[in-house]
Amino acid sequence: MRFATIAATAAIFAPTVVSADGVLGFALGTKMGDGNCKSQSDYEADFEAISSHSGSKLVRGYAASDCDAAKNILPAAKSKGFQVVLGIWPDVQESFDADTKAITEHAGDYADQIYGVTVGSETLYRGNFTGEELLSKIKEVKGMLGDKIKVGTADSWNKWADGTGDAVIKGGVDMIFVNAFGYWQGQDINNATHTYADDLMQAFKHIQSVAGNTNIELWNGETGWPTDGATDYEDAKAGTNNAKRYYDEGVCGLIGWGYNVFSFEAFDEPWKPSSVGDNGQAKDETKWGVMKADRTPKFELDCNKI
Ligand SMILES: *[C@@H]1O[C@H](CO)[C@@H](O)[C@H](O)[C@H]1NC(C)=O
Ligand SMILES: CC(=O)N[C@H]1CO[C@H](CO)[C@@H](O)[C@@H]1O
Repeated sequence: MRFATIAATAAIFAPTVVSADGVLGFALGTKMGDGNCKSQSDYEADFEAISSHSGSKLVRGYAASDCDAAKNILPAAKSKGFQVVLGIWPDVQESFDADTKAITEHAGDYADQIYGVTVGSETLYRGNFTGEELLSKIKEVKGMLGDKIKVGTADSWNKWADGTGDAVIKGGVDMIFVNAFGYWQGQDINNATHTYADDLMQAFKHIQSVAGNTNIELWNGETGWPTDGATDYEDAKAGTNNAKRYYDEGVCGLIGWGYNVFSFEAFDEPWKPSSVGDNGQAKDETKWGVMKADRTPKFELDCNKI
């Protein structure tokens, strides 16, 4: 199934296909299922589950000071051989300052564990920053961290494809994370991987044409599908069977074609309050984990076994 789907979209992929597999990582929260902050040993148990079930040794976070994330996750990463993308939440000055402080405080001791740093998650999509404003935050962080740590940002595919992020692309960013979800496009599962791949390629193509010869590392920063008990979104039906299919065809499909993908997300987050989605309906964000909060997988996570 995976290969049939990919073959059908081969024309989209063709321009940038590389032979080696891409890298798989997982988005990881800072809280346990009960809402308490994770300790170093909690992260160690997270890492054991992620690597034993998927083979991945890479995670990304969103706000390095939240629940003392940088302080607790970096020693855990060192003991389990993981790397971490640390996040800075730049939307408000207070979190920007706290997150940059958390990173600069711990980066020196754990340089090998830091894969890179993202400044902002979907700030362009939320309309919180213009491209220029986001670029100035990124530059500020690059100034603090020096040349050794890769700095980037994550945003929705359409904000890259439509030019909103052009200033960032031209401004000397090291990594760009493109978020794309067949689910949030309201797609039936039968067309969801097609939409996901198509959206991602539109963003990558635009970024590459604006960047010219500049070498920006590209990632799918988030994708996933909610499992049994979550809410539907238009034609996108939540459910574990659909989530498994999306993981097999979408996540592992893209990895097989040489793209780097962060699966959203490693574990369910039952503590999360429900919020209101783009369609004005309640949106449940507690059941997006590929594993339950108790760290048992919901389906096969090793792309080599799918
Ligand atoms: C399937 O996905 C493609 C790519 O996003 C889109 O152009 C097409 O309209 C979708 N088909 C349906 C039936 O929604
Ligand atoms: C620059 C900017 O517009 N910042 C705003 C981003 O959003 C937060 C609320 O989430 C505002 O408080 C900031 O002022």
